Amino acid sequence: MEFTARDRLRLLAALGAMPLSACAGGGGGSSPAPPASPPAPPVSPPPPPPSSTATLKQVFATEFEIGAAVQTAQVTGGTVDQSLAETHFSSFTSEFEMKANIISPAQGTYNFDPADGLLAFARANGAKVRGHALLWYRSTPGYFTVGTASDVRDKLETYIAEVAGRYAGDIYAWDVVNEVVSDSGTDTYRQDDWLQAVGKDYIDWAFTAARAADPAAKLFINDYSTEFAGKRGRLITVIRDLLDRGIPLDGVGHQFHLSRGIDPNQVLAAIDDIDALGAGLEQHVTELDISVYSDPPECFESGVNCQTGYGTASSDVPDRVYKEQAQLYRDLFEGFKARDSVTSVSLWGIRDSQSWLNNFPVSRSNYPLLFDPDGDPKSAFLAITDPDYVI
Ligand code: 9MR
Repeated sequence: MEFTARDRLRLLAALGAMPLSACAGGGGGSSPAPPASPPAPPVSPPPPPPSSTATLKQVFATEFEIGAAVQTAQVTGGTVDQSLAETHFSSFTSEFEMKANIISPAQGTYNFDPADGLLAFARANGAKVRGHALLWYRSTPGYFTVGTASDVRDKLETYIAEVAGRYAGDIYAWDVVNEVVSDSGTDTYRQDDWLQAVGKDYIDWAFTAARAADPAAKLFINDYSTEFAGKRGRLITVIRDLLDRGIPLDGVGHQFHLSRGIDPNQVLAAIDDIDALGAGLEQHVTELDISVYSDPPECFESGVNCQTGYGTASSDVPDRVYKEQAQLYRDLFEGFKARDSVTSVSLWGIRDSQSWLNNFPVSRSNYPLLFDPDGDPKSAFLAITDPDYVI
């Protein structure tokens, strides 16, 4: 059972509200009058708190970077998240402030302030930054993909030279392309504005430009649903094509937006299948979270038949659900530790209350992370930091 700092406060408050006679040693110096009613049963001592003093970055120091996606304002100004971020994480990813629609919403104009802020925060705390993402169809402003193939290439290369060049040496890994693989079995590449404008060559251009702008950064292809064999097969086709032609690719990012109930071995097979390519690719878990809901596919496709939300208080979620979530986190982290190619594992957020899953696939409270809405460590946190913690 989880015993959080908040629980301790509640217990202390409850003890403070009790009559002195109920407390051991209460009653003062004079001999007490016999009780009019049977004495209250003694207060049993509180169970020892589980070891929640561990920090994630200490626990995983020799294994991999442990990261979180954040917004710059979220970790500045003395917030709860700032304190959790400083205490626990060795790596940060911008949740959206390093995407093209924020950095360069109009051609030739650049706004680096939020991204610079995250770099400064990380530097001040001795942490690293994963760059996310140089190219993602959902954050690509329309101007990029209009004109001839040569125009499109020029705009992409200019953007990458500006952004990856500005942060050269400060970013240990870039998601160069994000979500370029198709979800449909008949296509390999996602049918998006980039593919329609120039065919798949844009992927080569992006990697080559990123390598030129920042030779020290590890260059990643990042995608979701790699825990499903069909999507993973298409991703592997794309990876092989890049490697065969000498395009500079250093690693594979697995987003791993998971749902309760998935078999951890199915997830870890995604890592093993990339290792099996024998190409020496690094692997990062880039956006890990575990929804407390177990939804059918149509929930994600069109928002129908999604499980009804538990409620807006974290205590609305049945304890067995948190236990299941904690066990899955533990199994996954054991699996990541056992695989040498995994060099970075990032959660997609810090506290449950800020997760994107509160608004996707439908609006309902979700509790997918390691810290509850108050910032207290959940069972999942204890499960991965304390091997003696009984789930
Ligand atoms: O969580 C992110 C959300 O706050 C942003 O509004 C959104 C658009 O920039 O992107 C979300 O992050 C996505 C990530 O960049 C790529 N994989 C899926 C993530 C959730 O949509």
